[in-house]
Order: sequence, then C-alpha cells, then structure tokens
Amino acid sequence: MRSLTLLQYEAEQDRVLWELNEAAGAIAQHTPHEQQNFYYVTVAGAASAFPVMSMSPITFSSFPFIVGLKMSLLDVTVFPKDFAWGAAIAAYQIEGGWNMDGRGPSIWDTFCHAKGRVFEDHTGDVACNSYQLWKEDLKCIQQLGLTHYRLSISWSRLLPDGTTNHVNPKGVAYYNKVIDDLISCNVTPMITLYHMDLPQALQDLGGWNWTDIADIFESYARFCFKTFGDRVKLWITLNEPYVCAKLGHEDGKFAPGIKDPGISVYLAGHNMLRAHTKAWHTYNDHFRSLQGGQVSLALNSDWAEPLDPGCPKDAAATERYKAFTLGWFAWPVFCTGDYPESMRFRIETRSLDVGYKQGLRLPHFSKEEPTPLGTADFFALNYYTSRKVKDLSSAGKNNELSFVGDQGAEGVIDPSWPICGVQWLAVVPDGLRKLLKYIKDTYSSLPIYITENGFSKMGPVQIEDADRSQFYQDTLQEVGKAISQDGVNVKGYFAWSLLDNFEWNDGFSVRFGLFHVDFSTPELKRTIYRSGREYAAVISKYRSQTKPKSI
Ligand code: GBH
Repeated sequence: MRSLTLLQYEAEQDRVLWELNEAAGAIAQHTPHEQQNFYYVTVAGAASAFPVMSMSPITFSSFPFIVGLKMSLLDVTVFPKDFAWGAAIAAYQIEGGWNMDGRGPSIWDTFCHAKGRVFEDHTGDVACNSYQLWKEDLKCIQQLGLTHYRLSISWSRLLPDGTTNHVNPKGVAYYNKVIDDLISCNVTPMITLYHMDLPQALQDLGGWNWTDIADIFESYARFCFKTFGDRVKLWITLNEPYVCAKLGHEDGKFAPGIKDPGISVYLAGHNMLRAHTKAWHTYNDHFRSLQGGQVSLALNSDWAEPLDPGCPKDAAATERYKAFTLGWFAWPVFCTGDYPESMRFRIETRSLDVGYKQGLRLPHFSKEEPTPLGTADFFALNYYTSRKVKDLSSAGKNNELSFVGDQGAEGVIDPSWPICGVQWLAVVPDGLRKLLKYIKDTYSSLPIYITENGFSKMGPVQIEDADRSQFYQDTLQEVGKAISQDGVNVKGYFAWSLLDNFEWNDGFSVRFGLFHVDFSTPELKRTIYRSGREYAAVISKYRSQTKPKSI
C-alpha cells in the first residue's frame, strides 16, 4: 500500500489511476456518504476526502467512477453559503411535443419546418422529448445534486395564440408538475419566460417589431406570475435580447429569419426592453409583496479587449463593441434608462451619412411609459467566449446600413485560444472573471447569477469528455477568484446545459450537455458525461463542506 500526495496524484494521474485500480480498497478508503449514494476516496495530503459518484464500495469494476479527484482541487469554500449550483435548458431546445396537447406553433417550429435553415433540416419537433420524459430529466437533475434548475416556459404551450384569451390547461399542468417536482426534490426553479420562441400567432401580427407586443408580453408575464409565482421566486423575462434581435432580425440566422439590416434589429431590441420593463413593473407592483421573488433579464456578453492594446482606434472600437452588445441592454436597465450615448451617436451619424432620417433607427423610450432604469433585481449573465476587437469605423462608410457597420468594430478570435466544437466558441475561462469584475465596476453591485456558461462538442461522442471537464474546472476556478479576490457578488452558476439538445441552427450536431442524449433511438436515453460526474462531485463537496456542523 502506498499513499500519495495530491501533487503526486496530479503529476502521475494516469499511472496512479492504474495503481488505484490494482489496489482498490488499499489506498482508497471508502466511507459511505450519509445519503448512501457517494463513497469517498481519501488521498494522503489532500485537505479532505473526495466524493465519488458510486452506489457501491470502490472495487475494480466501479473504478471508472473515480473522477472527482481533479475537480476537487477547486476550493469550494470560496463560494458563499447559499450559492446556486445549477444547470440550464430552454423549452424549444428540449421539450419536443411541438403539437401535443394543444400547444400552438412558435416561430422556431415555422423556421425549422421551412427547411434549408437549420443543419440537415433538424427540428425541435421531438428534441429530448422532455415534454413526455420530464421524469428522466428530473433524475439527471438529482444525479448532479443541483440546487437550482433554470428552465424556460414555451409561451405557445401555455397560451397557444400568445394571448391570455386562450389558456391551454395541459400546458399549465405540465409546468405545474415540473415546478412541484423540483421543489419536492429541494431544487429551486429559475424560470425564463422567453427563450427565443415567440408564438407564431404573434409573429403574424408583427412579432417583436410590433409596438403592442410589449403589452401582450406583459399579460403573459402576469399570467405566469399569478399561476406559478407562489412557488417560483427567480424569474428571467427575456433570454438574450441581443441574440433574438441580431440573429433573428438582422442576420436572419435565427427565427423569425428576418434580414433587415440596420433597422429591425433596433426596433425588435427596443420592444423587448419595453416588454421586459412592463413585466418587471407588473411584478413589482402586484406580486412582489405577496410572493417575494426577484425578476431580471439574461444578457449575453463576450469579454472584449483591443486587438492591439497600443492602438487607440482598437481601444475605442472595443468600447463600441461593448456598448453595442452588453451596453445596448444593460445601459438602459442599470445606468440611465437610455441606450449608451456612443451607440446613439454612431447610429445617428451613420443614418445621416446614408441619408436616412435621424432618430428613426434607434428608437427613444417614451416618457409615457415606465422607464427601464432599475428594472432588474439581480444581474443575469450568459457568458461563453471572448473576443479581441479591431477598429472598423472607417470601413464601408457610405455603404448600406447594418448593425456591424454602426458598431464599427469587429471581434476576432485570438489564435492562441482553443476552439471547442462550434467555431464561435473560443475557450477563455479567465474572460469570465474579467467580465464579472467589469460588470460590478460598470453596471451594478447587485448579485450576479451566471445564468449560462458551457462547452460544446461536435463529432464522435466521447462520454469521457476530459476537455469539457477541464473547462468546468478552469471556469469555476475563475468564478471563485472573482468572488474571493475581486469581491464580485456572484450568487450562482448555471451550466449550459443539462442535456445535449437542439442547438438552434446547428440542430443536434453540437452537444452542450452534462448528459449525453442518444437522439438515434426513440428512448432518447440520457447518459451522464464525465463532466457531469465531475460537476456533481464539486456540488457534493461544496454541500459537505458548507453544511452546518452537526455538533
Ligand atoms: C446561448 O446563446 C443561448 O441562450 C442558448 O440557447 C444556446 O443553446 C447556447 O447559447 C449555446 O449556443 O452563428 O457565428 O453567428 C449564446 C450566444 C448566440 C453565441 C449565437 C453564438 C452564434 C454565432 N450565442 N451565436 S454565429
């Protein structure tokens, strides 16, 4: 028998694993966890035992379960006592049941069914079939030991034509069941009202380009607060208005597939902010005192730095890049009640350049309506990647209108950053730490929830996804540093995603899950990846280190 220090373990992992394998039971002392579903492996020199996901004592055959060792280097004690350990999904990406039990169509049904828009014409018709397999998802949630689960409601499952004139009781029943099951398993739900899937009936009336959409969204939100708010205390009105506006109304890559460069993008974004603002005020005025919950909107942002740090033009471009992405929505809500000045200035100047009437493209917030300022009870951030920014301000001056032209900046990937799966996803965990600090310094001292963060894979499936496991370890370490060294009030972390799912225009070719889903068979079997096991080990370690001492 031989004892190992943690450092030796790190250095010699492969051989050590083999030795452990040979000597199982000798150097690995296992003691049952109180919940009877973990065993601990003790390695000499380590601060504590490592939880191992195993239902039985560690033996030769259970050896592959020993995966908690690497992640255990993470100092979980820096995460605050009530930290939210979550995973996130969105309705259209997992539910399927697109026409079951009275669900109305959404813009993503229309977009996918139109063909030629999504990788190999994949659709979310079935996806993970979570509409029928919710119990399977619940098992996954429990296996990870999540404290929080972020889901979105399919607006058209609840209200098939988007309005409260017609409520679908089966939709209400489905979400009631999900919420009740989560709560009875001690998992706190966080609910997103809108994650890219507008009811098609509302798109037919003009969608996000239509002024009245804000009031219609408000009544949908009110309905949800009234129906589910006795149990749901964390609400996100809109997920990533930037993506919905830009990819849906400028590039046409996402539903509703509108390509109207330089115009609709700002109008759609504006109506989303109006919709969010109305929903937040409704909660604040009519539900907060009774229900005591919190409401925000989830903003996506890259971390951005100048391509050439010595070049003032790149530095200015970086500020514009930030203003046109995070600032576009964060400035009105957290700073002034209006868009960033630099954004307004660029858009108006460019409008003049091309002979477009000033003040028409980026709308103004009306004095008759409630202000967006102050309409968030926490900061919800989706972070995936970083960019180096180069100046484009003089390019295409007299060309036609476009968002990127207005922005006058281009984000590029640093060649030293690894790419995981999809091309846009350069892995830059320390960008998250920098962004968290930037948000605290620039926007708000409110608590921050990281509502999405993840790592994608393409190609042959690897259940032993060591690269993704490493990514989560590195990222959580950066979050830990943001908390302990930069003093950022991070309240929670939601991994994207619980399951492999329908990855929008990439269909099922891109996998983000902590659980693999076998889309080739109707059972859609879920299998935990190594990254899922390691995430579970972190959560378990956190729970065991932060629980009150029993004596
Ligand atoms: C999130 O958006 C979404 O909220 C979530 O639903 C999604 O599954 C997850 O990301 C993973 O993609 O095709 O080159 O024009 C993150 C923001 C928006 C970043 C789409 C990448 C595509 C870039 N993403 N964007 S491109």
